[in-house]
Amino acid sequence: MRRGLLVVLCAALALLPAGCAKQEPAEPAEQDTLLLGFAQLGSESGWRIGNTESVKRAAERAGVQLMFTNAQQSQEKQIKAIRSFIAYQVDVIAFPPIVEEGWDNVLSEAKAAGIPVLLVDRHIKTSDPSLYAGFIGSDFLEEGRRAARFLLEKTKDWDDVRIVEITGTVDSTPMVERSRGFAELLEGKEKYAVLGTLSGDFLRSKGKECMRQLLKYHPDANVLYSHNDAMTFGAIEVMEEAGYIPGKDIVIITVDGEQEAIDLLIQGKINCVVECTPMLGDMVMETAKKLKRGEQIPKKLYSQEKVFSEFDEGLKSLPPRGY
Ligand code: GYE
Repeated sequence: MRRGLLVVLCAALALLPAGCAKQEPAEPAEQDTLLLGFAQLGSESGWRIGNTESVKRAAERAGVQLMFTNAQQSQEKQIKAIRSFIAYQVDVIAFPPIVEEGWDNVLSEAKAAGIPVLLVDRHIKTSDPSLYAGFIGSDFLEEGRRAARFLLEKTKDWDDVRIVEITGTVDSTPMVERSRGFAELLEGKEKYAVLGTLSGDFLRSKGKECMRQLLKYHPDANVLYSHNDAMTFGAIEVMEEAGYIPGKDIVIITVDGEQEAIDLLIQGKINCVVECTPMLGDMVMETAKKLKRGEQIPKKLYSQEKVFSEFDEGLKSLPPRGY
């Protein structure tokens, strides 16, 4: 379509009087502007909204021309967006794959068109790693382990740790790895039992539904491990409605680190926040520029993240989270 536009422009120029057509093109250095297609997966959480803002702001700062789409939680729409970027002949395609499977066809099309692909935030499963140039995001396995480390410390004197878990979108990288990392550290430790696990799709509303079900079948649960803040906020509402004191009757560990989660941690309603930063925009722009220049990039680039918990001092003086 981009080339199509050029053809239309040339045709229009051909119709102009000769004197006019000889003028230099108004926009030189067209080759220097990077055209980036970013196929966002949706707007399910404060994290995702923060991620979208980060990408848009970073593109502006870096002088990158951004084509941005939002797939509203549909893999099909994400694939369609990627196909439109290929048709448009963007320089680089970046996207957070909503789930891990099912990308080989569309990414082979990008490869055939010579467009490098950057995975942002989530991974894919593929037998051909040459289908993407690199990954930028978090180490979700480590996030799961961090959640478990807090729990081990918090419950070291307890007899019985009865956990319920609300997971993210089934078969998405953060869901798979946050579960795995958490389970890994509790394995073989008898007093720890995960009584029930339900997927809340990273949505506040579904977090509520899940917590309702979990409390119905496991009213004696004393720990909630929730894969993101949005679901945690929903779960807390349900706990309070049912007469539980969040943070006391039920220890709460959440992932992301939205401002609202930090505020609830300070209030004592959440016990531990495992940070996962959505501020990936600058790294995406830098890496995309390298790709356009044909430079090598690392296959995996992880962001630096922390844990905030009730054991920390100085929570009140943390700088605003920005998401
Ligand atoms: O934790 C959640 C979002 O993929 C890391 O997706 C991301 C997750 C994040 O909806 O809030």
